[in-house]
This record gives sequence, structure tokens and C-alpha cells, in this order.
Amino acid sequence: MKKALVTMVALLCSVSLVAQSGYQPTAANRAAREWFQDARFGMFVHWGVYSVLGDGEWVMNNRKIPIADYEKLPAFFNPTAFDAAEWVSLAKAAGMRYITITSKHHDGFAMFDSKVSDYNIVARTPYKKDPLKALAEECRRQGLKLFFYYSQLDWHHPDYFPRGGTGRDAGRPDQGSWPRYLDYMNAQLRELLTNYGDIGGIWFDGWWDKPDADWQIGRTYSLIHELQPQALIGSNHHRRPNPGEDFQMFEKDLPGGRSQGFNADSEIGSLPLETCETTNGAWGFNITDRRYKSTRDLIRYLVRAAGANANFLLNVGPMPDGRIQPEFVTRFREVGAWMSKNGESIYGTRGGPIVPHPWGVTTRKDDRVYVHVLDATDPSLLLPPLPSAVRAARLLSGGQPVPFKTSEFGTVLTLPKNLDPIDTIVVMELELKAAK
Ligand code: FHN
Repeated sequence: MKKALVTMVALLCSVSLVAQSGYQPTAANRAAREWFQDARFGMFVHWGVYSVLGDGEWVMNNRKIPIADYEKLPAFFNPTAFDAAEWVSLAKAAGMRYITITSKHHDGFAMFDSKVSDYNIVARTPYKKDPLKALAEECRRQGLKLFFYYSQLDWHHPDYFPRGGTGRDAGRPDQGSWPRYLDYMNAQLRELLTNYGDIGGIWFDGWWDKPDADWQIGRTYSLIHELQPQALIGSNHHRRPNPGEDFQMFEKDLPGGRSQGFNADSEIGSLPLETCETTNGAWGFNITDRRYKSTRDLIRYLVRAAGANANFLLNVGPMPDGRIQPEFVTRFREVGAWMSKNGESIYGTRGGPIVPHPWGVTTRKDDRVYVHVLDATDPSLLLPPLPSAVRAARLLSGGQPVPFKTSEFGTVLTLPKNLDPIDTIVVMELELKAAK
């Protein structure tokens, strides 16, 4: 009897832990995954009442601001200069195909018209409008998809209890009902999946604050897939994907990279991949952060991500008035100029067939392999054997033929004298049959 009971409890625990076990993505979901991988490039947006303090999105936790004080911020948040068309046009000008915006970050403040809690932009700010509504309409108008970032971690909600690794100085009473928090979270997700038309998906974050908690993610994932089967779910838990997830993200690292401590245990699954990165050193608006990456570095990061078969989600942290700083705008437009010339070597491609090398990466689409020479040290480049014979090789920019010799050891490319300081792209056309 005791043995049966123990087995039953273990089974019950394992069920909620195994997420959406038995999840079979629908045809619409699989099509959305293909679209996602073809898109390759998106805009990440970290925007919230924390922008008022200009000290990033973790300011409440980092400066141990109690809720009573932090709740003063919404009154100062009035983004009258916010223009959804301007944001979406900038993303489009950068060559981005989707936008992922923070609907709720760790501070618990909803950047949308939530009926589940009045701790939201419509009820608590002089702005009184729903920017996600405007963005959803504008994305549909301009042909981009909109994803919602949603923080499972919540430094404001009293029922986010027992507390996790963060948000312990918010001054909340030492009690709360975890099931009630999960109900609240699922109710807000139902709003996001119901009130904004078809969305691209949900980008979860914050699970790592309570990794041992029973998040009942199976229930949450089923809810999302029931309401919008095509919506793609990803969770930034820095672990192997759970059943029910549709894409896998890596933060500040290419898939499998380990430059960030939180990626130490990450494993690459078999789902579509995405790498997210800041343009300067901050996610949320930070008034003093000038660690801007150069346009060259941003383009090469995008190329390396594509070579690693991953999307690149590049972040902006808009200002509290709704405008995007010129340093971001300039870089995004310059990346867009490069994409308008070289996009065929990125959009609709998949990483490979040659794995990333110090000299660069490859991407492929149908019978074409794009060799992205990023750091060549010699006048010629030996490529390992390709899936099939090479019919022709030329520079993507200008079309000049590139001499090549093929042997059992691979293909030697004679590189042009003047290499492009950003990326010299050689288009290799292969015998069609073997390309597949
Ligand atoms: O804590 C968040 C952080 O604020 C930001 O949202 C990034 C974006 O990927 N994710 C978490 C840090 O891992």
C-alpha cells in the first residue's frame, strides 16, 4: 500500500513537471516554425515603467525598491511620443520580420490592458492606452509578426510565494498562494492570446527564479496551444527544451555557447533556435549605457547565428516617452541596408552544410550554399567536402566568379584580394540532387 502511494505521488509530480507531455504540434504550428526559421531576424523590446528611472529593467531588485515606492513609477510613465508605426517601420527597415515585446517583465507591471489586475498601463498611468494593441495592429498592417515576452517571475504579486531567488526586498508579507499566482498568470496569458488577434508566440522568462517550483507548465502550454495552435512557445530557462515548447532561445550566446554562466547547462534540442542579444549593454533603457556594439559586429553576429541555424533577436530599450534612442536607430538602419543587399544569404536559409569555423560560417537554401568568409587569414580557403559537386562559385556582391578546385579533401576557394571587412559571401551552386 505504502509503495503504491509513493509511486502515485511520484507519478503526479512527474506529470506536471514533464510539461505538455505527448504534445504534437499542429500543422499550423509546424508551418509557423518554418516561417520562424525563414525569418531569421527579429526586434526584442524591453519597455516598461522601469524605463522612467533609466537604470535598466532590474532596477526594482537591484536598488531594493519596495513595492510601495515602485508603485509611484506608473504615474510618471506617459509615452506620448510612442508611435507604433515608427517602431514597426524601424524593425522593417532593419530587415527584421518579427517583434518580441515585454508584455510583463519581472516587476509585474502589465504593459497591456489587463482585466486580471489593475497594475497595468491603462489603469495606472496617465497614458491610459494599450501599446500592445497598437503594435499588434501595426504589425499586421506592415506584415510583421508580434510575439509577447511574459515573465513567469513576478516581484510584485503577493501570491508569488514562496519567494524565489530574487525580489526579496519588495516588502511583500511572508505569505501567499502559489496556485492563485499560477491562475493569475494563466488568466493574463489568456488575455494576450485572446485580445490581440493571431500572435507569433510567447517568450517566457523567469522560470529560473524558482527552478524547483511546480510551475504546472503543461497547463500553461496547453492553454496557449488550445487558444492559438500556431503560436510558438519558447522558455528562456537555459535548459533542454520541455515538451510543449516550439522554439529554443539562447541568451547572449550562440546555441551551445557558454560565455554566460546561465548557459552552463544549456543543451541544444531539435527545435528552431534563436539567440537574443543587446545592442548596447542593457535590455531596458539605461541612461548611461554607451556600450554600443558596432554595426559591423551586429551584422556578423546575425551571420554567425544564421550559420549556427539560429535566429537573431536584437534588442532595443525604448525611452520612457516612447522614442528609441538614435544610436539604436542608426545601427538598425545600417544593418537593414546590409540585409537589403545580402538578405538572400540569410532569409529562408538553414545553417550549414559546413559547421561554423574560425574563418566563418555557411548557410544554405535549395542548391545554394553561402560561404560567409568573416575572418580569412589566407588567400585561399579549404572547405570540407560538400554534399554534392560544385557547379559554380561567385561573389554574392557583384557576381564575380570565384575560382575553385575540388578534390577528395574538399573544395579550395581562391578568395578575392579585397575581402569585405564585414562579410565576403561566396555563393556556391551545387548539383541539385545531392543538395537536399
Ligand atoms: O532577467 C532577464 C533580463 O531582464 C532580460 O529580460 C533577459 C532577456 O533575455 N532575460 C533575463 C536574464 O536572463
